[in-house]
Amino acid sequence: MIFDDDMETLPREELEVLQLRRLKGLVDRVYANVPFYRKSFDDAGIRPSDIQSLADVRYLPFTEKQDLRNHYPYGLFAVPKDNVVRIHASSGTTGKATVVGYTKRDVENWATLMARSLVAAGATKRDIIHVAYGYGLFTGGLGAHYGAERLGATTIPMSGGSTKRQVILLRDFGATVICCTPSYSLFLYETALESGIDIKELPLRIGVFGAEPWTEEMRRDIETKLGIKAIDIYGLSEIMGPGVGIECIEAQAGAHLQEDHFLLEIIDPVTKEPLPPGETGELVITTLCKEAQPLIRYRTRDITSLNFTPCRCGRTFARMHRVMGRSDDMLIIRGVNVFPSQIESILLETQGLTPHYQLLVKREGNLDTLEVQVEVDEKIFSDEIKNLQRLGGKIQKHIKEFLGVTAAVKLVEPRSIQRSEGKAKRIVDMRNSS
Ligand code: DLL
Repeated sequence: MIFDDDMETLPREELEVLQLRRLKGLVDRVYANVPFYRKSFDDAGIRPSDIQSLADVRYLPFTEKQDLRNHYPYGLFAVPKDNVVRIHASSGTTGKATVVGYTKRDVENWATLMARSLVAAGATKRDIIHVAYGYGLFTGGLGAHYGAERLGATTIPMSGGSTKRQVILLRDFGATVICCTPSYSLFLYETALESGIDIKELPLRIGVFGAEPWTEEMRRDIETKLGIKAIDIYGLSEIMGPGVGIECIEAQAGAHLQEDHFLLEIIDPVTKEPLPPGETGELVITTLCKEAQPLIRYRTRDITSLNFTPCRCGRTFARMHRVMGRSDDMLIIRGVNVFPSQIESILLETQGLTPHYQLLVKREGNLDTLEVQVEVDEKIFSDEIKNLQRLGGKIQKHIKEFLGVTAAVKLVEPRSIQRSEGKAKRIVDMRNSS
């Protein structure tokens, strides 16, 4: 099933005509209404009329998270404040929050894109959708909520937290679709088992999981444990929220990005030059339809690649490879670049380990060092010390072989790593505390 059949299957030539028309309108709008963009265009010697093809987007200046912070809270709005009906914000661990505004039409468009996403994930109006993303300034809860209602499904606004109660209501209300972070789905699974509930036995059939990086190995683990299809959903608050892209249930091979609303580029994060199709780099997004706070060439920091080959679901929108990680989260351990997701893949391929882990980054002298802490399952935990040591050594060897880094491996007891109700905290940075 496809929600917006006309749009989601548009032949690429027609899609590009539409994108160019929207891009031209966008540059006119931001030049006229956003002093920040007028200045940055002027500084780069660009006039809106210079944009004559989609490829010309590369002449436009980038927008970075810091630009949003510098114009905190409302400095990048392109419409009068009276026209803004909703504000979201992402807290960020450092510095000021990044604020995002929406007009009425922006909220409607977002609901449509989320409805499209839910349908791509395999949901229909007959589903009962349990939304366990946090409600509030975070875009996850309300984003999924409006999409589910737009689809006409029964929507349960659960939000995050109260995990025991969530499990009971998941069972009692008979949810068939759940929206939450992939790590939270595993926390729900464990909590359910403790209450004597096996999620596999419930009517739940689809999980719409995103907001944090996760791996194919994690998908397999979730699908087996919960007995559902686990679908990857991508989004970021600066651009809209969840629903910027979603995998289709037919292929489960990369998130289709909603290209009628977003113009995509992959750039080399160091040289900032656009990369050819298929290459891995940083995803850069230009919002083609946003009214309240359109962004030109927003640097997402997410590392991925785009696949333009046809998909068996019939959608023509490009597919984004699973996000490997954020360039900000890349660790450099003795000169070797590592993403937490690469470690996750290795851990989950090892028998006896659970999908609960943390990476402790410390500094010794001038060098960063890595300690991988991972929970073992009950059976292994009660095993003899020497078997545990052997397992630790095996993981260390695999990490060295596959990633080229030396990591200390600490096997910890079941349920000792703190569970998260939203985005999992995988990296513990101890560099400034030691
Ligand atoms: O996490 C929006 C969202 C909510 C997406 C619910 C999906 C589901 P932010 O808090 O602004 O917004 O964080 C955005 O999270 O730049 C990525 O680094 C990461 N991220 C989001 N989805 C995925 C995903 C929401 N499917 C940042 N895979 C993004 C990997 C993801 N990383």
